[in-house]
Amino acid sequence: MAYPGYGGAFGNFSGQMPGMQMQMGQPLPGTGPNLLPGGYPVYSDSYSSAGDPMWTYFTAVAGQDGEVDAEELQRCLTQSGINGIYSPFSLETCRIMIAMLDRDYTGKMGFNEFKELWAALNAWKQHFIAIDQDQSGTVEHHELNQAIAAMGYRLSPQTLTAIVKRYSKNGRIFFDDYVACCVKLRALTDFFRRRDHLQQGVVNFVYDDFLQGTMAI
Ligand SMILES: [Ca+2]
Ligand SMILES: [Ca+2]
Repeated sequence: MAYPGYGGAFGNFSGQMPGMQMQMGQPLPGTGPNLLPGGYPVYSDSYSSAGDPMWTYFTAVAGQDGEVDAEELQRCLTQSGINGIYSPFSLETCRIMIAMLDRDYTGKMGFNEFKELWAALNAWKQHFIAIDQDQSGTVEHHELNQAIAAMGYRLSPQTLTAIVKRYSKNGRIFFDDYVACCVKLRALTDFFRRRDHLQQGVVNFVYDDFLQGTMAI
């Protein structure tokens, strides 16, 4: 079986992975950067940070290099208690979120990226609380089923069960795993849809393209 591109040149790789340019949530009014007509936020290092209440917090989290990496983000989210339990926020989820919102491809969060991430996280948290109908602090199988359907995805029961198995602990999905699950579902769906030109739910992948799209998310 031939894999066109397998073992071939990787020189075309631009650092821009498919599926990573979507937004996790709309920036909250007043907290996000200005939008250009094209819908792309303006990210400028000359943005005046002075007087921004978030700046002090950011610099404390970021440390010497002035950027927040996955470990720093994990520490700050764990300390914030956003997960609702006294356990570390998943490092993997931190990596996924950084990959998604790292506009300038430094692999870390600058101040504006960090602010966007923070706004998106708050939006996800509200979402999570709304989905957790029995207020157990976690999302269970039937709650995820309803949430995913409400988001417009059409998954088979088998696929849903596989997702719950992958992202839950004893059938309970905690906030960090929920974020990772939703971000990945959306990124992979976007990746697929962009190639599904006839919108038939069927795509032919080139091997290397498939790996870029799935391994990078
Ligand atoms: Ca960055
Ligand atoms: Ca629940």
